[in-house]
Order: sequence, then structure tokens, then C-alpha cells
Amino acid sequence: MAGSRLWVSLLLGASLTFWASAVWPWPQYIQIYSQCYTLYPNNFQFRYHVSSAAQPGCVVLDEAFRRYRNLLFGTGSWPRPNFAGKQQTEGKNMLVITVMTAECNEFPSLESVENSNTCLELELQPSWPKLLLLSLEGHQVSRSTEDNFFPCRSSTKIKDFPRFPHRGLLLDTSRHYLPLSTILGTLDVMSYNKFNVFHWHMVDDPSFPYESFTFPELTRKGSYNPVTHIYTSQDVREVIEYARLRGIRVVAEFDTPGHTLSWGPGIPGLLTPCYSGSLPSGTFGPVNPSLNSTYDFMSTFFLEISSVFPDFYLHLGGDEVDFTCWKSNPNIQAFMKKKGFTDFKQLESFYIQTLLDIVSDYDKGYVVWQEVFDNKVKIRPDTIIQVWREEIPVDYMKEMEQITKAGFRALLSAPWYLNRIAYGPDWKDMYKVEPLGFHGTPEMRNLVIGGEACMWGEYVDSTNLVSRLWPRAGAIAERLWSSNQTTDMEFAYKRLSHFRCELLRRGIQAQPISVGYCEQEFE
Ligand code: CP6
Repeated sequence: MAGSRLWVSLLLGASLTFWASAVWPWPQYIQIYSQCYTLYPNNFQFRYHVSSAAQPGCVVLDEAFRRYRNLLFGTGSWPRPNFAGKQQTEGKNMLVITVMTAECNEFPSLESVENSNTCLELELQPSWPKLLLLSLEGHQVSRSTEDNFFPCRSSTKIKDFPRFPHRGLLLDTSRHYLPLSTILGTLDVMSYNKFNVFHWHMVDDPSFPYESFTFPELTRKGSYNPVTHIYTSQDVREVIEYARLRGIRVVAEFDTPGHTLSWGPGIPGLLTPCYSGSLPSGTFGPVNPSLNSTYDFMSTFFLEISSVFPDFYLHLGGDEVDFTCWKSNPNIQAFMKKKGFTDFKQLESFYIQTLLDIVSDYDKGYVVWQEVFDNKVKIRPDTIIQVWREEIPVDYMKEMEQITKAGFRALLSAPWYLNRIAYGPDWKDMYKVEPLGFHGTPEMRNLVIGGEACMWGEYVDSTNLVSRLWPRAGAIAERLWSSNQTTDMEFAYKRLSHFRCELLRRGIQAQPISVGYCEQEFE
């Protein structure tokens, strides 16, 4: 059902003139019976098929129908076409949807069935004048050629389902704060692209915008501005509900023990004091893994997080832990000696393992960055490992192979950094990635549950987010949704160009993917 609403976006993901060539991402199965489409706003209907698991009253789908009616025709009223009213209602003019499961009032999950069937039934009486109605920027454009009488009938069928169940987009709201409206707007465009996971990299070194009700000092002392640059629990609830209605899960990341400098001011004693010689230097490093108070804090903090975010999965980070500060601190050295650790990776593993046990007790699953696997932390068999490193010693496909060989589920991100920009059509390289392009058994391939596009925020805020995301993120969305046979670059280029124009029509400032123009002019 999560997909059924995404579904509609697929079918209507195009302006009516050339919708078949603007379909993005490409469906698993599509049968186009006619290139001739005429929609009449006044009697066009979304319908549930009698055999659909969901029926009218299904909030998620009813709402999706309402949104897509607005996207198609705008919110204004349409004048009735000027032909005999009797004839007008005789023709079929509807989109019929069948979904396999009805998740109408619940949260989407990794296991949600996103399959659906859609049938677009449009029929024009043979003696009607050709009448094209297009909705452009909410204005009606109609062309009528009285001399051109022709029969037109169309019934297009689509059967669709995703190739991978986890199709994520990471946004970083710590390096730069993103206003709530920017996040909600991004969720809209994600749904047009059939992304179904919002990976919210909420906090990091530079700022802590999450307003914790157990530890309010975290935002008071760790946000850029404790009044304007925070996410209140009301904000978080709003994001989660907005996402739910679009079939999108919210997976929150609270990254530790590294990337935590912004936690320090709010929770004295949490971070490791770095030493210069025999004295503290006044700077701080990762979370201090040697103190019981650290684990007491994490227990309370993640209890709150577990109740605020309904998704089964939390992202616990675990990436890029810098050992220099730990090395410099005599108390850490003493703790390691006591524990018999000879290597800082063991210390890191000790911390992560303790944290994972805490979160497991809250009946949550977790996603972690690849270092946790690389450093051989003992992890639950249902842990999901996210691969982000591109460089040697291990290339990312080799890493995917090793993770799945060890029996863990994997998410691919390494080739999909949208924050990185290049002069040229860089979406093509992202599009060409084959997530299962490693040596392995069918069992190993089955453990790849998808991937995530990442938009790290060092050089991105709400002024440039939209154009940097779209339509490039679409290339990744299609790779994760469509069949592994959908690889024709010319076909993709044509559809993505049209899809980008359709995004402009919907008011999204998506950047061009090459030279050219859109049929319609936009502000
Ligand atoms: N922030 C955090 C980042 C990155 C990571 N974690 C990162 C660094 C370099 C690249 C991509 C991402 N900015 N917290 C690593 C997962 Cl190329």
C-alpha cells in the first residue's frame, strides 16, 4: 500500500501531452494502448477496483487521490466543456487502482507491500471533436479542432512493484538547519520519485537541533539558535505524519560516539577531554566510553528517541571515530588497561556493543555505518549495515560482498553523494550503478535491501538544496525502484528531461540535466 500512493505519482508523473515519455521511475510492467489521452477535470475520477484491498475511506489513498487531482488540474474550478452534457458523461474518464494490502492508518515499514495495479481508462466518443485539456501552472489550456473528428480510446495498464524495499534519501540538518517547510517540500518530491525512507541525519558536530524533552539543555546549548533553529516534538510529529501519508518512513540518526561535539555543552562529562601532554587541552573528542554515566545518559536519551520515532529502525551511526583524543587521555588509557584492550577499535567496539544492547532492549532494530562491521563489533544478526566509503583499501562492491557473505543486510550509499557536484551529467554515473554488481550467491544478493542517496550538508542549506537534489536524486530512485533491465541511457535521458519539466510545472526548482528547454515557461 505504501506504493499504491506512489503509484499514482508514476502514472500522473507527467504533463498530459507526453506523459508516457515522462514516466519516472519506469514501472516494472506497462502496457500503453494508445498515445491519445484526454482527461476531463470535471468528471475525472480516481477509483478503487472492486478487488482492491483498500476501498474508499482509506485515509492514505484518499489523500493521495486528492493531492494528485490537484497536481493534475490545480485547485481552481474548470469550465464545463461545451458539448452535449449527455455525451460527456458516457465516456470513461478514470484511473482505477488495485492495491494488494491496505495499510490505511498505520506507519509504513520495511516489510510493507508496495505492489499495485493501475488501469487508466479513458474513452472518447467517436463523434467528439478533438479536445486537449492541459493543466499548466493551474491554467486551463484547451485546443479544439472542429475539423478533426476522430475516435480515440485508451486503456493503459501498469503493474508495478519496487526492486528494493529500502529507497532512502539522507538529509543532514546539523551542518545547516533546514526549515520544516523545506523538509516537508522534500518529502513531496521524494514521493514523486518513489523514495520511501527519509534518513534524518538530525545532529552532528556543528549543531544539535533536536529538542529533547528529557535533556532540553542539548538544544539550548547545542543548537545554532534555541528559538529558531530547532525541531520541536510538534515539528517531528508533523514530519512523521506528512511522510506517512506519502508512504515514507522516517529513520532518525543519532550518530555516536564520533560526530558528537554539539552534545558536549548540554551534557557536561559526556565527551572525552583531550589532553596535551599531562593536562587537558580544553578541547573534546568522541563520547567518553569509559564512564558509567555515559551509558546512563544514552539509556535515557534513546528511550526518548525510541518513543518519538515510530519506525522499527533507528540509525546509530558509528562512523569516522577519531582516536587521537582517546589516545591522549590518561583515564581512557587506564580504562583500556583494566579491560585488557590493546587497540582503540576494541574500545570503540565496547562502546557500540553496549549502546546496541541498550537500544535492543527498547524493541528497536538498528542501522549502522560500515565501520561498525569493519571493526568487528558483535552485532545482532538483523542489523543493517550502510556502505558509504568509496576508497581503498576496500571498494564498495567488495564491502557489499563481505557484509552479505557474513549474513548481514546491506544498504548502498557510497556511489550516491548528491552533495558532490561536477560539471556535467553526473546523474549518469549514479544511474549506471548496479547495487548487486558483486560476486555472490542469490542468498547474498537477497540481503541487499536497497540504498540511499545522501545529501551531506556542509555546503548545502535551503537556498541550494532543491536544485542540488532534483532531478539528480531521481536517477538513484529509479535504480532502486525499476528492474535491472531498465538501463537504456537514451530512454532514461529523455524521460528524466521530461520529468524535470514536470517537476517545474509542480513548482519544484529542479535543475536542468542538459541543454534544452521545457515546453512551458516557468517563473
Ligand atoms: N558526516 C558524517 C559526513 C560523512 C559521514 N558521516 C561523510 C564524509 C565524507 C563523504 C561522505 C560522507 N559528512 N556524520 C560518513 C558517513 Cl565523501
